[in-house]
Amino acid sequence: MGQSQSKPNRFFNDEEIKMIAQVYNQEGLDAVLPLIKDKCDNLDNEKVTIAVTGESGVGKSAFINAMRGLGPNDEGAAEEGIIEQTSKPTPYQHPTLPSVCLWDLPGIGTTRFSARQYLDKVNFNTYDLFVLITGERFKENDVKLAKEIKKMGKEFYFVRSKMDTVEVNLNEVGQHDRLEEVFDEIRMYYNRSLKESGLPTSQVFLVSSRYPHRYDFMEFFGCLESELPDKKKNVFVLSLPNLTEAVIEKKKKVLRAKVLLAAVVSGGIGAIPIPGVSVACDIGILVVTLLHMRSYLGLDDESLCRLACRVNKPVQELKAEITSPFVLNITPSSVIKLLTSTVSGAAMIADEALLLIPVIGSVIGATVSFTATCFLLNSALNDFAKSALNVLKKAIEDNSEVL
Ligand SMILES: Nc1nc2c(ncn2[C@@H]2O[C@H](COP(=O)(O)OP(=O)(O)O)[C@@H](O)[C@H]2O)c(=O)[nH]1
Ligand SMILES: [Mg+2]
Repeated sequence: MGQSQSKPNRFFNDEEIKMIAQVYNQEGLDAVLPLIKDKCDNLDNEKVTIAVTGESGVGKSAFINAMRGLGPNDEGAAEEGIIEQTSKPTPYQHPTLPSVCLWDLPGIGTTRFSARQYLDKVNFNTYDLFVLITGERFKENDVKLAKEIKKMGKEFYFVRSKMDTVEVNLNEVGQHDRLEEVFDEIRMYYNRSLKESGLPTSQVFLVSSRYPHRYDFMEFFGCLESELPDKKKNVFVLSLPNLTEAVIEKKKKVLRAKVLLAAVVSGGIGAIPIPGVSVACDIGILVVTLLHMRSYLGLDDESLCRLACRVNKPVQELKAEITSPFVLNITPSSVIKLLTSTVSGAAMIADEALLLIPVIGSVIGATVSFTATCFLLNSALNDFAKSALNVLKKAIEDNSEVL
């Protein structure tokens, strides 16, 4: 099962565990498995809805693209550099996780509304959180809006975009060594302005949508993740662009828990005998799980082509970094073939199941179908994550400016 990893994420909260225990004690395993299947099916459908607002030209569209790992010319990208004509919110779905949606809310300055009216107009209640993008200076509208959002009991985050231009300007005057100092001054300016306006001095994130791997984007992701409700965290993590090794590791952790659930469901509910293999499981569930895993780690054809285009390399060069040929050929027959070769090597992993579903973990963890499918999925996950990292390294090799 590869190297030992940290505990997987928890998908069941204490209440759900209690409920599962009750059902299990009263009605047995068969009654519990559909509950686990529901959970497994719903993991990726959990909605995460993020509102992005700010005055025209501050970089909302570019930010929405960067959050979805898209460049300005990719299909589905928000158009950058156009003057806003409307105050109507526009939704932008994530390319691989449609349940994650960023909404472009044109700046309050383009309307005649008060902050309150504006929030009503844009249906503020439908968003999990608000990102307020600011330009070089804080505007009165930003403050009014933030106060109103706070009053409504929602969270907001200030983001100062286009920080790469600050760096370019410093370079031009030969003062690159002052970069950190200038960034600190900008942070202080925002904190002071927030304080003077009576707003909490929450962190202001200094980012560049053109170079999202630089500056505060990673901290920003971490902050959003920590503030989202538990059930939304996992889907949010899976939606992050593969910008760093840390992101790939985070995704791997979420997927590890998903693997356990899929193995329980496939080995438990499916339990369809497969000719020639001494394991009964639902191959369909395994194939779907593997396909999802592949696209969340950016290894599907579409994501690879997008990345190749972005870093100006032939897609074959990126594909050559994929260590396991299985990644590029996930079909029922390739999965059965792999299952045949892994059955004998499957280790007992009851502990893993126990971590995920304490009540019935020991029962499920001891079944051959569970151990074999879990072993297969976990090995594939390790391979996929390794390939994703290789692809990332190749993409940014002598090209770190582009991603
Ligand atoms: N250098 C740089 N340019 C950016 C960045 N974000 C946006 N821009 C550019 O600034 C202009 C306005 O950005 P846009 O996203 O359209 O702003 P919006 O009106 O708030 O949606 C466009 O030409 C973008 O390409 C950034 O982080 N760095
Ligand atoms: Mg725009």
